[in-house]
Amino acid sequence: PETQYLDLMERVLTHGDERVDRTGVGTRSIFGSMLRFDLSDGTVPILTTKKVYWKTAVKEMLWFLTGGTNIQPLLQENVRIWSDWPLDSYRRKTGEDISQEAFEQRILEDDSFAAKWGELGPVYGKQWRRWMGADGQEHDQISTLVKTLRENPSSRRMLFHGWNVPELGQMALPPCHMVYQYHVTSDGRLNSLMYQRSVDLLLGAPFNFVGATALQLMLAQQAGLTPGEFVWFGGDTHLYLNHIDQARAQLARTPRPLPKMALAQRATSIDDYKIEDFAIEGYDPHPAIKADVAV
Ligand code: THF
Repeated sequence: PETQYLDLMERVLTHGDERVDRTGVGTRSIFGSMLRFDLSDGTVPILTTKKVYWKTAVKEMLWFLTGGTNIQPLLQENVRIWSDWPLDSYRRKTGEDISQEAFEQRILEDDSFAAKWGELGPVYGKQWRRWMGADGQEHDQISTLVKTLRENPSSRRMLFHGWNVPELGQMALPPCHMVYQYHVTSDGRLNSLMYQRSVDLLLGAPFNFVGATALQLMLAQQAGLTPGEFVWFGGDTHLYLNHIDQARAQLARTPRPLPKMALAQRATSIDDYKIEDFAIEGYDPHPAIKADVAV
């Protein structure tokens, strides 16, 4: 369970190749990693060796599912993890030295400001729900997935993808967790696999595990299945150089039993889940570990 993650962190810390990255912060990096979590006993990989703000991660996943690409609805839910990118772009383009708080306040209060400055481009939500085909049609990969899970669960084509090559240049950030694939066993368990090309192991990965497994629970419920395994693949798996002390602190802690996550009620469709539907039981983490996100 959680020790897999800690072992991976230890490996990156001791064997990672030290290099300069896009953000200029620098990383220690290894290439290629895998983790497997069994959700069939109700547990989910919400790490216990630090407090993970799991509701924030679930809200982010629900926002992806709406097809949205603007940070305004996230801020309305008090989710601030995507603010850095639009803020950085606003500062560069206007030269204005605005604080994150003031910027977020304007996004919340002024819809036309939000439309102009809160947009991330055709990121996750757009590609998942409205991938624009060469045929001029929009393709809803999530609806297709739910339909296939119900009607043809032995399919080997149950996946959705975020890496829309011609649109990468318009995205604030190309997708990190870019492909999700599903597999249904003969006894009705839903397995999922997520491939993440770039892994911020300290800050990002714990959120991404929560988002992916929350989605797995929703999909299982919609298709009348029970959650099985969650398999996670990382490409460039790294620790930012300003996260090294935090990683050491986390490695010094002893993991506790993983919590259980359940859906309190059956939503009518994949579009009808709310944060209140997610119930967590037995989450007793070590304290939060503060770290800055590299932009
Ligand atoms: N860029 C980088 N450098 N790392 C990432 O993890 C990342 N993401 C998203 C897009 N670009 C990325 C943004 N996801 C936090 C968590 C996830 C993020 C961004 C930031 C974060 O700061 N978490 C803190 C505080 C959480 C809170 O206050 O709610 C934490 O302690 O977990 C990977 O998808």
